[in-house]
Amino acid sequence: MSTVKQSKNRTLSSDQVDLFNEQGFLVDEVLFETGEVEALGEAYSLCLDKMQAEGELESIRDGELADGRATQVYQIRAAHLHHQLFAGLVRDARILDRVESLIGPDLKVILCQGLYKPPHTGGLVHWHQDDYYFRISGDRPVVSCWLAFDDVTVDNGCMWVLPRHHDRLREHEGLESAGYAMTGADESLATALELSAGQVMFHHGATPHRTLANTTGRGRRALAIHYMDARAQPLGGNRQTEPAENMPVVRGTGN
Ligand SMILES: O=C(O)CCC(=O)C(=O)O
Repeated sequence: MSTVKQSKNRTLSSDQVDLFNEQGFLVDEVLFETGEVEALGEAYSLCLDKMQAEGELESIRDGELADGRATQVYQIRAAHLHHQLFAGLVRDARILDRVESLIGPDLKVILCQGLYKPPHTGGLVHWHQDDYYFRISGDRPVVSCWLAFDDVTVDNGCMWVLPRHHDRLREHEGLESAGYAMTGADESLATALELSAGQVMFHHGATPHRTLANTTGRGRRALAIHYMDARAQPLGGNRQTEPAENMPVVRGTGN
């Protein structure tokens, strides 16, 4: 793993903000030290084990491999309520300072979800735009911070994006299991973002993204924290009736 850089608790540079605005995403550095990443990874595994023991662990994307084996993507929904390390993570200044550079000082979590891809049968998350689900009002974009507690590669389900496609919402179709898949993605533009454990990437709420199957023998533990301007409102999307504790204001003032 790369060593942590001496740039924690700082805003993004204007070049990074420009790059984010132009491309719709930004790959940042390793923000978390080895010990922190290990502790977060252990917390993640504990949550999965506890949910499984309590019959609460659900796959939100069922699929099938070419050989007929079933695939799964297990969800830790509202992960910040499942473990205090995740409660701290959604409020971590290293993340919030950066998100503040992109959407201002009032920040609210829209959704904090761990998506776990088990070894060999971890399934895919189709192309989608988060804004298609969230429908947040106002002109400041939703910003998603995605990080993994394992090194992520093409083989185990790293993030893929379509650069410079965050200008508008695109067509989606409903999936049989749950959720939506964006149609008409230009695969020739698909860009894989391989990250080290503890490294973060940010993407705009309208950036099409997906993750592929985990074909390796190790689980892939990743967490997506979606942030909005705390003064904006969910307007007709799937966050209208979300309990307040699932969507905490983590910096500044809400409505
Ligand atoms: O973690 C993943 O595999 C995908 C996460 C994602 O696309 C999302 O939370 O919008």
